[in-house]
Amino acid sequence: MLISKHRVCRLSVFLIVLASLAAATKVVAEAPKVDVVVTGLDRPWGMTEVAPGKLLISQKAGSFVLVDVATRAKTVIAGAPKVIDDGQGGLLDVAVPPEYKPGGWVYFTYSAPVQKQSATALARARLNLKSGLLTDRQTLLVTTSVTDTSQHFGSRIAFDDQHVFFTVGDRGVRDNGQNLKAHAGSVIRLKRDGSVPDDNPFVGRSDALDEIWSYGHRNPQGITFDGDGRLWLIEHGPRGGDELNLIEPGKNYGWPVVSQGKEYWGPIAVGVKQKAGMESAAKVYTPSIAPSSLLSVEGDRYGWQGDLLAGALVLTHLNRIEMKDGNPVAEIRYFEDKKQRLRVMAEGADGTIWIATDAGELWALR
Ligand SMILES: [Ca+2]
Repeated sequence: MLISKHRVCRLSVFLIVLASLAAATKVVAEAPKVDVVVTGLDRPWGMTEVAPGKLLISQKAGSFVLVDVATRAKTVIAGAPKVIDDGQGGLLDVAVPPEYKPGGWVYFTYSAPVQKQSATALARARLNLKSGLLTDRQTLLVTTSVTDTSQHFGSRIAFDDQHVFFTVGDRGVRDNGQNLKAHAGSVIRLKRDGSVPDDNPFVGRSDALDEIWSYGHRNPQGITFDGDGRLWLIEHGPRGGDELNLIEPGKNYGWPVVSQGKEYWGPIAVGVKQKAGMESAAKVYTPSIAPSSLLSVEGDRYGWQGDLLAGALVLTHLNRIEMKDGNPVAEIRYFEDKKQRLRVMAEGADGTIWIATDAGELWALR
């Protein structure tokens, strides 16, 4: 009787130890399989699902293409604005708001020609799938980010239920980061029609632009809302020090006063590591992965619900940032063996995740 009690007890202890081991040890599922849906895209940059299995993709040189995942057909969509396709500039992001229905507004960013130079701009148009046309195009904002460099345009788009947000890089002019009289180096928040919301943080201040939501950014190329309405942004550091930031209105994210990276030309730190009044990054990548885009995963098809995905360019992989209680807690890298620069991800209404690569491939994760 005693022995058997002991055995039961020891068995229970053993089971408890097993259970706690399982809880403590993250079981890393295998990487999903990559199904190459189409090849031959011309430098895809932005991607959004406009009808089930139909992806509108922006191509950097200044064109849109629609990919029907089921038939693998590609259709050119006319109506893109004139862009400066040079260096990091060109036709950039394309995105639709969460409530999008056929005939609704499609938003896109691009490098707009401004007096023989260029600036990041936001526009919208209506997509007619039958005619293959974007019509009724409206330029919503040509930002004050004009330079003759071809660097650091940003630019990704995100939506909450009333506004459109987009990112603008510092345009290769570091001082833009702290300059509230320039859109460069900022996250911009507008009403959907391009007008300025009354509750933007700098409205009414003569020393700042009304459109700015946050500033002190170097080159943010990913922005996404998570399921709890938090706005996340990922940006390129100088050499080392790419950052994931939690964006809050009016806050200063430090560039170029604060950075975790070094100059490209030598082992000299850029700025200081932290400073009062400037936000520290939620996560830092050193060495740089060169993040291209950011997606908060809504569905649970891959066991990634609530996690953030970043595409990586230089360190060719898909970066999954595991989130817990609103914080990044771990990082898993997928598809490094494919050696492809991953430019942008989109999640379909059915939970499928698609990835477009600089080599012109569109992947579906299976
Ligand atoms: Ca920063």
